[in-house]
Amino acid sequence: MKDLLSIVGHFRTEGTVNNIRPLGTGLINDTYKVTTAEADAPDYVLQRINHAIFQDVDGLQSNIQVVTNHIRRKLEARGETDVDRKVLRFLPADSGKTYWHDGENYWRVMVFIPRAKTYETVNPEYSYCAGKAFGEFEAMLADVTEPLVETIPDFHNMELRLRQLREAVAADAAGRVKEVKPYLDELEKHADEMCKAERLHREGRLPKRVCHCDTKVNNMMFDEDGRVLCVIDLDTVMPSYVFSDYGDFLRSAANTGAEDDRNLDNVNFNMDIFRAFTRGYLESACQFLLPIEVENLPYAAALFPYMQCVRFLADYLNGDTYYKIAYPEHNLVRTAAQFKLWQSVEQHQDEMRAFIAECTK
Ligand code: GN1
Ligand code: MG
Repeated sequence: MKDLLSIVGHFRTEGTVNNIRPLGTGLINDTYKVTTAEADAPDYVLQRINHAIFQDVDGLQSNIQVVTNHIRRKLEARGETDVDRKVLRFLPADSGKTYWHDGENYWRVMVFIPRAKTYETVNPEYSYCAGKAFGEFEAMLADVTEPLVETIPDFHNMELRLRQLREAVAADAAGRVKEVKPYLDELEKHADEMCKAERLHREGRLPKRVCHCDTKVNNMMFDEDGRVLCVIDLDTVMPSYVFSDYGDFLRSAANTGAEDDRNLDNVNFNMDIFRAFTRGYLESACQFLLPIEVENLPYAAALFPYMQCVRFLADYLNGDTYYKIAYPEHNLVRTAAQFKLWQSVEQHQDEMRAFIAECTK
């Protein structure tokens, strides 16, 4: 706490800090809530940026500045009130930048949004709102003119993720390849069809747009009445295919089980959540989506559990070097759960296509 307190001291906060404690369930950065004593001073969120993963911290924070400033301007222009609860605000450190480097770690501080909630699961009504909000988020960012860096290059490039899995298999660093053979075989069988987005992009038919790229359901803040306030966890905001935001939300929100459920019977794709989210998303994103993007939304719904399965499996084979784990076989359990979810999504492809056709008639 003393160290954390001195780190917060490098940022231009208001009030007196009286408590710092861990916050949230992210798998990458370390997050803390910083509480201040005075009622009129805001609370804050302190984060240690995982710079093994985000190697260009300066580029990362400048992306976030561009995006949050852009959204703030749009919200103000359309006369929104309570803007500080609708877009994140990062504090400058004594360096003048919105991060502080202590010689070893990189830290940042943002204003804590009061009376907001995050959820690990949502009902159809909230999913509809989330769909609208992510569509609006993409729409608001459609006219960003400053170039954004890819904070993790090729983050959602399926070809790269498969290459990384194959490299992990070849190296077999943790001696685990033999126990995962059935997963590897099945994933490989579908490798080509899953790389469709990259092919469409090379053919010039699928654009990259500014996307959030980590639209897990718990990266969205709701107010007391269930209205979406804002989208958080902006580290991965970068140019990508719209499939990223659409697919990753459904991967988390439409899973009837947990991302790391040990009981695979719990894991299935919830079509009610799919329908509600898709309706919301299409309502706000139809203003810019191309037919090729709309047509491939069912593919996107399958792509993300598939990709996450590949990523968890590669990390398991590498000896758990990327994701935080709670127990030794955690990444294998996650792999199995994402694999099951992917299979369940595949069973609903026709139904999804029919629903989307109906919505866009
Ligand atoms: C990571 O940081 P967090 O937990 O929101 C990961 C996502 C994965 C997700 C799986 C930078 O997100 O891509 O989908 O875990 N973020 C990064 O839960 O790799
Ligand atoms: Mg998160």
